[in-house]
Amino acid sequence: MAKQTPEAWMARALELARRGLYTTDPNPRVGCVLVKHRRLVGEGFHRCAGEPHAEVHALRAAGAAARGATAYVTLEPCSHQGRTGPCAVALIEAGVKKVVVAMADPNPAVAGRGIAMLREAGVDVDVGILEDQARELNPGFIMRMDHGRPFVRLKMAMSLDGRTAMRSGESQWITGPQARREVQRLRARSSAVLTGVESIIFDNSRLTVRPAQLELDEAELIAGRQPLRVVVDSHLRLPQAAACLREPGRTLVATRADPDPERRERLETAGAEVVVMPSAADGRVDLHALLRHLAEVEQVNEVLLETGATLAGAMLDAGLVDEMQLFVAPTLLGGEARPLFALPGLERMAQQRPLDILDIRAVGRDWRITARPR
Ligand code: AOF
Ligand code: ZN
Repeated sequence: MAKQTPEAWMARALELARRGLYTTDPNPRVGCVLVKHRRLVGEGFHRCAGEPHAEVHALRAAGAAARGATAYVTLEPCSHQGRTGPCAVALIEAGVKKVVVAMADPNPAVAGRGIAMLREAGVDVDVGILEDQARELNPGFIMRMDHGRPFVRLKMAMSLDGRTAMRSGESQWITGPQARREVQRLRARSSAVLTGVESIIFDNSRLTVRPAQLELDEAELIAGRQPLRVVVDSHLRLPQAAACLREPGRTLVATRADPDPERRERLETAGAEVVVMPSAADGRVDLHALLRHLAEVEQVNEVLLETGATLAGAMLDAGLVDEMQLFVAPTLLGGEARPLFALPGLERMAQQRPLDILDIRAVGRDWRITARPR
């Protein structure tokens, strides 16, 4: 086997970390391998907040063989006593002689102290191996730690002529079953799904993860966890009978200051949690404040934005869309149908919104474009 470079071992640790894609929330996905005399002696990944960290699993698997080994970890070992003990101490006590880290932990409770602890104990530490890949694994955790807001991924399904629904709002279904399964995976990895009240009024979407629509091993991994549902609803128009209010998991309804008390009570009785946000200059919910709330109060890492042209346009205008996943179906819906984004006031070429396309691939008979605002 050619698995002998630090990069190859770190690639293995990243692969392990990915097994926690659907389950570590709000913690980051982390993997660890222990190598001695060019052989793997233990490996592990973080599965679930409250359970042991990746390093602890790898150390347990290695037992006495950890002494003198090199650890490859996708995130800096922690230095704090949180739900579990400091991993830096566990590595030192096990006699690990070198630690290779893909990226420093942006968590202010750690932020370099894990690396410093290891070095002070005489452990050799290398940082930055496959760092880009490690960062890609935890875009939401990093964004929340560095900027106090979640990472926002916008998903949209559109026709080849860039339409997302008929003029009436009818939109089911534009894309095929494989693309819709891909959306289930996007929901499953997200801490929250964000939508506008209009979308719920049109589609009555449940915004849940349906394990039956995923392949079995994935269904097992997500084990019933549902992303938080968040509905932006400035005037509390969400119908009491909305399907999402009857699903397992929580539904937050974000509204602006001074909500109508009767409507509020009606929605709370129906199972919604109403959160009052400051109003923005346009009188609607302040989207920056909402995202800050989701990060600080709800520990939301990744948000999947599944909504119509109005909220999608407003989020884009506010600079709050970090990534777009556009599913393009080989069909035409015509000129009267609804476009992707409402971007009023955009009239000259100088005002256009350029994107960088990161990836394009076929998903069944549809295409998935991953893009980022430039
Ligand atoms: C590691 N290895 O596998 C993970 C780490 O609440 P706790 O105790 O689980 O701590 C969570 C914090 O620990 C999390 O915010 C991040 O800074 C770090 N995650 N660290 O050494 C791991 N998952
Ligand atoms: Zn740890």
